[in-house]
Amino acid sequence: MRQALSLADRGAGQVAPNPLVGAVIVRNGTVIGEGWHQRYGGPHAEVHALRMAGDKARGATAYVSLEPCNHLGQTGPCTEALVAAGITRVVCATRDPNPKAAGGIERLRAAGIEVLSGVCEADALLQNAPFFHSARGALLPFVTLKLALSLDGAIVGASRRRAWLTGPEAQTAVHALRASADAVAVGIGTALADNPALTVRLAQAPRVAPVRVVFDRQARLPATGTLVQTARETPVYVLAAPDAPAARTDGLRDAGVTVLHAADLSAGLQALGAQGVRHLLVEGGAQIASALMAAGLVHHLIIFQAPVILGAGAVPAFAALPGQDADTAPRLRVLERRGYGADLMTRYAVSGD
Ligand code: AOF
Ligand code: ZN
Repeated sequence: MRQALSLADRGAGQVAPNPLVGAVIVRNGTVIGEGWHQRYGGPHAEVHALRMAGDKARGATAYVSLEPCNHLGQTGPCTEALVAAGITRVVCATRDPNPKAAGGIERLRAAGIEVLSGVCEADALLQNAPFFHSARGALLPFVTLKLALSLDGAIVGASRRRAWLTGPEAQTAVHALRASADAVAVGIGTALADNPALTVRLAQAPRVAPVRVVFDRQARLPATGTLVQTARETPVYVLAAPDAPAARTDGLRDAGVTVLHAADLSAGLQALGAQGVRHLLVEGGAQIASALMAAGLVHHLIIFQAPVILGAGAVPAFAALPGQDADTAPRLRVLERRGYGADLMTRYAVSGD
């Protein structure tokens, strides 16, 4: 199953809004087939793995990171493909929450196939967290908040002069995160200070480039900046307050920016959800990070911790949140931890929904 999960990852950026799925076919302890869902609308993982296994699939076990689908979508039902190939045992990581595709386990059992579900389930749920979130009917996107911080938890030093905290390996990892999101967002403070492009450049180009989003209540995003200048190539959404100056919102619209009006963050996220954004990656800065955390709108928090101490006067990432004591502050659950060069990446679960 671990192999199936790692094969599934190869579809990253290419299969959304479908989930990442991997499959491994094993007979007499030998892997005879491997596959993954490679692109949206293309064959499912099981189909690729069965193709590789060929006639040897008869009597074999299939490990799949998601319950095999039981529907005729853009591709045939995987249940029927598994039955037709003579698979006698199916092990899956978790149920498919998509009501159209579900029921695969029952269908396989009815065909006399032994089915075991729930193997490596936590890993499978983590791998497709935004998919499971939207499949549960959530209207707001799944929000991943990513921040690069110093060892003392700061975003920038006392001088406020912006400089890279993390190294090139972490930058590459961030671009991979962007590639698997539907939208990449920053607050207007960061947009003004950094003039970011928010595009995917250091990872394989995703099937659909993520849209760029700026939390910008007063529509201050400058017409001369990179985002507005490239808005006709890759969409830019500005989330503005209902009373944002019309002269500015009109100017942005004329430049090809989509202006969405929302009274608060939750309404802003709902507006993004209505535009088809299921997974939103927020890259800071401190103000939007704190505001989203305070509103309980963050699902995963990813911290890239750089081996740098910024010391006196540095700006802490969450200074805008209410003060807490260590013994009573809620503790975040660690979901994943990895080194990227000299930096340490930790993914935390913030909201359980
Ligand atoms: C599987 N194996 O590899 C994947 C599954 O439109 P379709 O035909 O591509 O179906 C998409 C749905 O199928 C998707 O929403 C999810 O429920 C399931 N994905 N199922 O058996 C796979 N990718
Ligand atoms: Zn399928």
